[in-house]
Amino acid sequence: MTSPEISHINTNKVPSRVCAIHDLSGFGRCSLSVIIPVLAAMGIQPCPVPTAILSTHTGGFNNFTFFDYTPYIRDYYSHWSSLGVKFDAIYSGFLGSAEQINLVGDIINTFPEAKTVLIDPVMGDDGILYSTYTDPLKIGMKELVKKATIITPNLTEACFLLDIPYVDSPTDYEIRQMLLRLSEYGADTVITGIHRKNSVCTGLKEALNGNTEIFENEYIPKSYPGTGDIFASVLLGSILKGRNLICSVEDACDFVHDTVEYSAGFNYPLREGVLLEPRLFRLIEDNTNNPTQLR
Ligand code: PXL
Repeated sequence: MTSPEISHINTNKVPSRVCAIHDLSGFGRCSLSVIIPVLAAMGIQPCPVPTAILSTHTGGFNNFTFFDYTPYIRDYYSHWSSLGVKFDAIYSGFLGSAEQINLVGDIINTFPEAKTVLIDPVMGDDGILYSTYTDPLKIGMKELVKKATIITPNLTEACFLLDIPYVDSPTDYEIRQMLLRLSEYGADTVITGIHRKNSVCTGLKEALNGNTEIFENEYIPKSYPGTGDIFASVLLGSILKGRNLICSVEDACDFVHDTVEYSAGFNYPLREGVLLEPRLFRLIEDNTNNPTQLR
C-alpha cells in the first residue's frame, strides 16, 4: 500500500528553538516572564529550564519566596535528550545555585547542535552584585562564560568579570578596552546598559573581525528591572532570524528604548518592570520569509 501524498507540508523552516535556562519570577516582569513572550513574538520556540521559582524578582521586593530548582534540572533536560530534542541556541541567565554552573555546562555538552550559546552573566546592577550571588557562584560564572559564543554582561557584570572596580560613566576608550579584555574569554561580547550623562550606550566586540562598536541611545531617567533580559532575548531572536550582529544589537537597543519610553509615560512602581505587553506587536513579523524588521 502506498502512503497518501501529503500536499499540505509547508517547506518553510520550522521555528528556531531555544533552550532558555533562567529563573521564573512570577511578578515584576523579568527573566522567563519576559524571555518567553519576546522569543515567541519573534517566531522562535522558547523551551524554558527554570533555575529557580520566585514569587517576585529580588530588586525592590521584600519577603519573596525562592524555590531552588537545582535538584530537578538534570532529569528535566535528560528527558529532552532521550526524546532527541535539538536546539538552535542555548541561552542562560540568572542562576539559583553554584551547582547550576556545572548543569549549564552539561546542557551545552548534551545539545551540541546548538550553534549559538548566549550566556548572560546576570549577577548585579549599578555596581552591586545581587544578594543571592554567593562566592562559588561568582567564581563559577567566570568559568561558564568561557563556553559562550556571545556574552551580554551589563557594566556591573563586565567590571566584575574583569576584576576592576565599577566604572561610572566610562568613556568610549574605556568601553573599547573593556570589550577587548572581555573578548579574551572567547566570545563575541556585548556590554549593555552603560549609563552616561545624557545617553545610554551599548558596546559590541565581534570576535571574528575584532571590530568594536558603540551604540548610543537617548537616556530616559527611569530604571526598570528586566530590561537586560529583554535586550538579550531580542538580540538572540534577531541573530536566529539571520540578522548580522550589528543589526541584531540595533534591534535590541531600539526595542528596549521603545518599551522604556512607552512605560515612562505611565505612573506605576518601577519595580513592576516595563509595560511589555502593549509593545510586543513590534516584534511580530508580518512576512514569515523575511528577516525580522522591527515595526
Ligand atoms: O533581570 C534580572 C533578574 C533575574 N532574576 C531575578 C532577579 C533579577 C534582577 O533583579 O532578581 C530573580
